[in-house]
Amino acid sequence: MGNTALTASEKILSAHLVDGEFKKGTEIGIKIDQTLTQDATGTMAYLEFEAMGVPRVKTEKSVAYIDHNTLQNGFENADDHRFIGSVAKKHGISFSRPGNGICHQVHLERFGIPGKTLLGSDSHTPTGGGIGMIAIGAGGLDVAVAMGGGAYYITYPKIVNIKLTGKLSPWVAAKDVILEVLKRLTVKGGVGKIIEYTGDGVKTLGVPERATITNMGAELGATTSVFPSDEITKDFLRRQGREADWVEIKPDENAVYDETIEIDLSAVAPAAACPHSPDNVKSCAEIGKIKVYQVCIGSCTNSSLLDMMKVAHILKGKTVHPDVSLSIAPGSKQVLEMLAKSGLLAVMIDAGARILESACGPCIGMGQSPNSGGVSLRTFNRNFEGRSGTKDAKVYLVSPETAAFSAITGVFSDPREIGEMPEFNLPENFDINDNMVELPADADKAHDVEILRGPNIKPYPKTEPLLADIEAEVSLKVGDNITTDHIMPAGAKILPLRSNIPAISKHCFVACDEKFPERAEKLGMSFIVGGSNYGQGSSREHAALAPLYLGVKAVIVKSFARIHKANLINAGILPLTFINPDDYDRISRGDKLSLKGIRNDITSGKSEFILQNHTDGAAIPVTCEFTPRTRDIMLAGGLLDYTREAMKQ
Ligand code: MIC
Ligand code: SF4
Repeated sequence: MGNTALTASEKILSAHLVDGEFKKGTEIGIKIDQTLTQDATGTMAYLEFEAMGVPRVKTEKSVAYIDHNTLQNGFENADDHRFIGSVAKKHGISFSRPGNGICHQVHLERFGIPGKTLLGSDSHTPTGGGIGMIAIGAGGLDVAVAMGGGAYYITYPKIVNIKLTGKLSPWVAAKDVILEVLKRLTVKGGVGKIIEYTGDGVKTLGVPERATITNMGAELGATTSVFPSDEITKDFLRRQGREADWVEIKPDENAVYDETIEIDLSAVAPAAACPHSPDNVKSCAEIGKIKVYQVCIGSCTNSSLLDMMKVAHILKGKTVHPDVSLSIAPGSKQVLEMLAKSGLLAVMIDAGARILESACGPCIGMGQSPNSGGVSLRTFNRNFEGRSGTKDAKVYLVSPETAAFSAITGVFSDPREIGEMPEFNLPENFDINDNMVELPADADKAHDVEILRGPNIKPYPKTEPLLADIEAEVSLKVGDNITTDHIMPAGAKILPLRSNIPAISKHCFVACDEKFPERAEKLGMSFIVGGSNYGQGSSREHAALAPLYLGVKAVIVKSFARIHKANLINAGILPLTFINPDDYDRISRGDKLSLKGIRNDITSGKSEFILQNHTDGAAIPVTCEFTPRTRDIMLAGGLLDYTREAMKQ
């Protein structure tokens, strides 16, 4: 990059560049220092890791967390936990046991290191950007490859500078800041971009607040979000007994950004993302005092000790409104233990809060589904339709302050009405006890570790090299902003099937069309057609693996969300984009389409193809830009086959 001044993100990326050149829009490979997995994506990621045949992870630190599938209403989740624990022990991975907390919260507290790269099989991995990491969410297979020492590939992103000035007013929260960003940029505004926070306002935000903002940057579709690593970061790490991990990361003075957005923190007001999208943001005044039936506090966005201290203060001496059910899930064992020791847990219990274990819980539909049509205020990051487990529930995403205050009043309430706000300070020293993190076996003992495989664990679906021609029917046509929760729903009933692709495939797209799985399977081979921002949300590769199992060969849309597009390529499914978005209207479900000579075209380096619609005779131009690497992955039939081939050479 010559002598040019660098942004904070560019400094970390350039220190990790192992393939490609620093040129916007081109593909670069970066070395991954740390990985994390959670249990809902982890079982598949470790099956993939095993299939690669690498005996021990090559990263500096890899951690396997159990935090999503903690409701054990059958043997499946417990079996998966044991499987992950045994794989971790054998292959050099630390194992964060159920009860230790939500992966992103625990990783921030105990393992994240400024200036390092982190790849996680969960879309909220960018939480680590709160301490100056380049932390990226990806599909399980990409994480498996990174554990095996392979680079992670991204399109060199645009870097957006969000310049913060001023200071938040009392009772206005970091959550309100990211809601403001979502309002301005929308759920697709961050695609292909890294969001970097700069300006004097940064100094007014502590690490937990920064992490709330980088966490929910995932909802912008951004590659990641990053704060500088400064004295505040150092102070947080000191309180966590990890001052030695600190390094300073800041942009050079004349760093050049692709775009700059200014936000005056003192002008930010409490807000909420209204049903059913994180960017449907309205102010308290616009929403009005609507009746609330449920309040859920927790999730990787807002479950830090600082958040819980504020919640306890608001609940102190009060009783939860008779019409409201309030649940609180502190983000980690450290947070829960410190709440217990300080007496704040008793304050919450006394007010009538239903205390849940330190896990994802209601955020992923693992319990606490709201009443029919009920208004639920949640401090989480996603409010997609049906994600809570109640299809017609109305979920609003809010700050812990707004949530706790509304739980008392029974109506949606502006927390600024609480009155004077005391100063909330982090404890001088966090309680440190990593007794729920099991370290892996020493390399020379690894062969003695037995892998514990339950009957629900089924192998990776069958793949095949890209066909010479694809001729098939359209099995499904969907609209804009389809989420991975539409494609592959989660919730307490379906999540236990994450390690059983044939079984979970029966739930694929049922939220949009109940008959889809049966139809696609019967067709044997088919196309899916979609609108813009297709596949937003979660990193779950199951949203590609289930279509793969059902015979989907290509997905043709107006535009893709980043992680899902990568997951489709990894699964050997062609991700095609309409060159003229209006051509979307020229295809219907049931139409017969063909991509003649597609294998030859891709092999010869073409990026534009003709999709023939045999039903109405239209010739529709579609595109997919391949790099030499993604082209070879596609031709091989997916990343697993490609990696196996590469390892043979
Ligand atoms: C989510 O918030 O949607 C999840 C559940 O954490 C997912 C991962 C998954 O589907 O397992 C994510 O964000 O990537
Ligand atoms: Fe867990 Fe929810 Fe965070 Fe996903 S968004 S990691 S389900 S807490």
